[in-house]
Amino acid sequence: MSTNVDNFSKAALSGNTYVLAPLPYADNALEPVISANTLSFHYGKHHKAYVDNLNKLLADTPLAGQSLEQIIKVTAGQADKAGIFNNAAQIWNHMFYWHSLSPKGGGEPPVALKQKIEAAFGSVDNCKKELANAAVTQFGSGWAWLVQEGDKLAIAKTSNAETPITRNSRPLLTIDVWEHAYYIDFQNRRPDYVNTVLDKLINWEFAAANLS
Ligand code: MN3
Repeated sequence: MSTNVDNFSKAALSGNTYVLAPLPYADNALEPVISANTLSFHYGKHHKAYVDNLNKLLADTPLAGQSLEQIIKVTAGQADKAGIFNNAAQIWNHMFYWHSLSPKGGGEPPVALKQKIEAAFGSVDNCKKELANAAVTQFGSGWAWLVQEGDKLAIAKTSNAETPITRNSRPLLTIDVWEHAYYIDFQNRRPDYVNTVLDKLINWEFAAANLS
């Protein structure tokens, strides 16, 4: 797969208009873990709404047509720009999440990534445990991340639309822990959603492609 973290902005932009970038698989491809029903709402309603909102918020402003990364970085932490930040960051985070999952996911990471995981966490299993712990303990809505900081890997969690790219931290993969990501399939059982995703769907190839 050639898609990595560096080419999301192009996929999200057509001229000065932000677009709903295609899912990297069919909407039933992640079944039985994530149903087509969940994906149709999550991608077709939630993700699309962020795109529609951002186009409305940026129409005829100097930010229109800038990359999602630029918009996210210049609006982060500014109370009067919170609407723009939230929608731009949620578009980016969702694109990143779709690619963090794969119908052929789970299993063993590629060797180069596995070595970095073992250096940081001792083992792949321990990395998964720490990721799951971040996902489960994120209070309310947010995201759990595997990130690269310098040459080292680390786990991060963020609230609502917040994203590690505002912290000079390079995302490698993410898990969406907003309730809309799992409620239809798992109801309130966030730990079951997270652990099943980590075992069956997590896209280590994508994470490896994002290493700098
Ligand atoms: Mn979501």
